[in-house]
Amino acid sequence: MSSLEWPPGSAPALPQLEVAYREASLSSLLDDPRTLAVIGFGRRAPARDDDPRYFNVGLEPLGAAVPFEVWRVDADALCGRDGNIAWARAGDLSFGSLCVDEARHGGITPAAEAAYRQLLDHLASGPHPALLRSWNYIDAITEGEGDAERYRQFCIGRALGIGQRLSAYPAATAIGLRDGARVLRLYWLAGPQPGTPIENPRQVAAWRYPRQYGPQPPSFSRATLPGAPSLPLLLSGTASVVGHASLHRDSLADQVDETFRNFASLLQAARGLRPSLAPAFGAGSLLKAYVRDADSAAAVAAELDRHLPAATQRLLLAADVCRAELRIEIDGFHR
Ligand code: 3EB
Repeated sequence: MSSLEWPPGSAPALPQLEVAYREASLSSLLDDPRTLAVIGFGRRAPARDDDPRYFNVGLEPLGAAVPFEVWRVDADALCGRDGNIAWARAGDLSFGSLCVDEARHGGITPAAEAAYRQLLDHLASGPHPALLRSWNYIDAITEGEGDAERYRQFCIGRALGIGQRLSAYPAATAIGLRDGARVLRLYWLAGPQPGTPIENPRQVAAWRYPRQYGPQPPSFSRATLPGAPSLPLLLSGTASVVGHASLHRDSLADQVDETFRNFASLLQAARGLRPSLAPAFGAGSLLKAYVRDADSAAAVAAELDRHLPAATQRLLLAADVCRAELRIEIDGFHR
């Protein structure tokens, strides 16, 4: 029992999730039974581990530090493997990860379909059928012209794999790897009940994007507000998109400013449903910035310093955003 319960004697109904970037040894993080997941980044982190709670997304951190992203919960984690899926659960939360080789399925579309079918089959067979949030990492995401573009083809497969199985789209990130491996890399957070999808009044819902962005609009909402009040708001990948259009293609600084205007609007929308969420990013927020041009890392770091208090943890990763004109995309957690 926690000594920090408040009011006294009221155990929280659902476990709290604490997410942090930490520079520590992988084994020390996995030794903690209350570690639900450890995300590693790039070649300077272990590629894999026998422990199903570890997943390396394959994106390189920008800078000298190579932290892990650590998800801690207030119950001991149980973990295992289900086919290709590595899973862990504790209390009312589940983590899982999955790699799908595109060639084995005949391309990115059938691979994405298979990935989402497997993911949802796996969740349906356990105590946490509701997908709250997914992270999707895709090699060469903008390769291919027009509707043949790999991101658009991914969106088709994802939608086929989801079918009619979700009552609402979860928050998501879809970002480009550059390893040439042609392996879809996914991880997710799930729970017993779906969260509430939050849309951004400044942006057209992604699942309503017009035809010009591809035959299948992307299946995600701008954020998920989990039902458990102790869980943070789950923020989708957010970029300089207003309405459905990309803005400021020539200016990184303007793209960052627009992205933070989108976040301000999204937080306001979420606070309409949960006023206890902080009105601005702070100590209860953690953000990950996906930066297209590694040479702009210092400029991005300075922009983030302008927009964020020191208490907001952040990590910069080198990655391709799914629209070629977008120089940066940011996702995260917020409470
Ligand atoms: C955008 O606003 C940027 O396909 O899952 C952001 C977050 C984006 C998630 C996805 C795509 C996805 O449209 C792209």
